[in-house]
Amino acid sequence: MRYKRILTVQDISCVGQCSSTVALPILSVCGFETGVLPCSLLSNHTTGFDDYSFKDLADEMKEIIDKWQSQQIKFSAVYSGYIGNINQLKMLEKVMDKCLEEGAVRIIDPAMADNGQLYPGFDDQFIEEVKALISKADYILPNVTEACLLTGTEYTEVYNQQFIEMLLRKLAEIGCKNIVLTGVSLDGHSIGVAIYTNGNCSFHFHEKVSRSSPGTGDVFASVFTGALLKGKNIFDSAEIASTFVVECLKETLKYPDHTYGPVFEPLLGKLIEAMNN
Ligand code: PXL
Repeated sequence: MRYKRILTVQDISCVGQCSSTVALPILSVCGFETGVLPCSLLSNHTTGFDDYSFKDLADEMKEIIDKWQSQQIKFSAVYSGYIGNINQLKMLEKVMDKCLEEGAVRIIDPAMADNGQLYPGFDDQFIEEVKALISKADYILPNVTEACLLTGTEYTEVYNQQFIEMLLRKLAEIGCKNIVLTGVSLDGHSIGVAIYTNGNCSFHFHEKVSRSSPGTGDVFASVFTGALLKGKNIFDSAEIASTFVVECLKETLKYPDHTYGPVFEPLLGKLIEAMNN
């Protein structure tokens, strides 16, 4: 049996419980060696703080990939999250081309927007490049805002099941094989995911917690990736990830001053149990 080595490609936000500081602990407790290809180094994430520093690591990404290539270092899966600019996207494409084992799983969270708004620093050209990238993924995990941007659909806060199914089919037309659309709410009380696989759409809802924060999508994507690589199917992986996110948001509610990220650390023990069920 081979010990799986996963690669996560996203920024390091030094404070803020998102991206690499979420993916690393979660994928580790899922039982995988996790390599990182950091794209940018930020003092903290770009939403929910007054200011941030940003160091672009695209050149360093190239150096790292070249060294991995010359030493034949390869990964069984790649999971990418927040990518800071087009040069970094090109490096993500390069690492996917050069450093993945045959049959490696490609999971892409096009983390670039939320609540109807692009995160600071992104523009239409960036969206076009992300569109090209997601067509090469096995799984994509957009939220509703990102799905609208990627499909050229006007964002709306209120929508129905047909609207969500239309988004999924438009994403599938771009070339996405398996889609987990997050943050779907058809009423005020429940929230969940819409799943597109094998040409069919399905939904999984759970209770809506009156709290959200940047980084919640990264917790979902990391748990989903861990579960999928443990051999669970798309539906079970999405359910485990949704359940964990709900528990994290409830935990976060206990700390009213903790506004910038999801409190997930005290729940990692529970995650190990869920993974092994
Ligand atoms: O996926 C959330 C995230 C990750 N990384 C950075 C961010 C955000 C959300 O604001 O700013 C740098």
